[in-house]
Amino acid sequence: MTLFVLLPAYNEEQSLPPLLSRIDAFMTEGGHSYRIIVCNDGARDGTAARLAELAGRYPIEVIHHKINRGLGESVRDLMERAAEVTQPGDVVFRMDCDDTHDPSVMAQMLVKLDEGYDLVTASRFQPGGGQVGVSSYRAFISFCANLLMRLLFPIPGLKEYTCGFRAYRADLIRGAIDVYGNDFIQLKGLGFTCTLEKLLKFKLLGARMAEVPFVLRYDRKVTTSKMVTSITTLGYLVMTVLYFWPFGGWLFVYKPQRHRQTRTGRSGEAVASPNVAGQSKGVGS
Ligand SMILES: Nc1nc2c(ncn2[C@@H]2O[C@H](COP(=O)(O)OP(=O)(O)OP(=O)(O)O)[C@@H](O)[C@H]2O)c(=O)[nH]1
Ligand SMILES: [Mg+2]
Repeated sequence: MTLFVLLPAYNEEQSLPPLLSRIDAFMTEGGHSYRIIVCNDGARDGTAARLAELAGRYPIEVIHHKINRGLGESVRDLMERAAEVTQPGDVVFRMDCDDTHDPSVMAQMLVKLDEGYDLVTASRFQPGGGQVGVSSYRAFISFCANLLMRLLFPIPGLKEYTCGFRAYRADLIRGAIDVYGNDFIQLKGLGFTCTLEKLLKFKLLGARMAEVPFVLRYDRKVTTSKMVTSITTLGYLVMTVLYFWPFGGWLFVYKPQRHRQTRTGRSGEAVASPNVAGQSKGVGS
């Protein structure tokens, strides 16, 4: 089994070295075989040069975008690349690059995947989780956004909807791309909405989801924030309309797919979780 780490990066020259060193330490200590795939999304700082340097030390593949295409397109490219290079049983992590996500949380994520879950998200809202160094205004906005998402899109066991730190079975990603094709990430230009969109699409495909506690280490953030709150808020509104639109909304269009899954686990054994691979292409689009 190989662990893949997907990193969307925009002007993260300073954060990448400490983050990659932490990832490598976690993987080496746990005896894991791993690969990192970074999307360098049209950086204006020295991210490209820094990555070339780091590639001599760590197993890194870089997808370069000449111009900044945004988080949605970067995550789509990373996930499509993961779908190409992973084998059944592999695990895919997606983290932020600003060094606020601690790779040691991956250990608990792997335990959850072993229990039969398909997607595990790091959660500030589980006992033991939290955030350090976040302003109370930002924490309040984030809490409200997550509360709203929980009310609109209730998913049993999930409280954290907006954190980008997640673990996926590789089979789940391959299956979702087979089903949704180019619509896998539809709201590409709407800031960080893709994080929520993926969650909903995986849920509609019947993915079993769990959370593990994590502490967001905002105190380690040295690079500037790229989150444009207004665009992401607009994206959440568009998601809500798409999902609830009474005639042809996602809720209705994609619903029939939920119970059509065959079920296999990380090592291929039968478990109570879905494997969406092999479903028909383009359903609902
Ligand atoms: N590829 C790509 N990555 C981006 C872009 N904007 C942000 N990112 C990455 O997405 C991740 C999250 O961005 P952050 O700026 O940390 O946003 P956030 O975590 O929601 O909020 P803050 O930490 O408060 O800034 C980081 O790894 C960024 O480098 C982009 O336009 N393209
Ligand atoms: Mg961040």
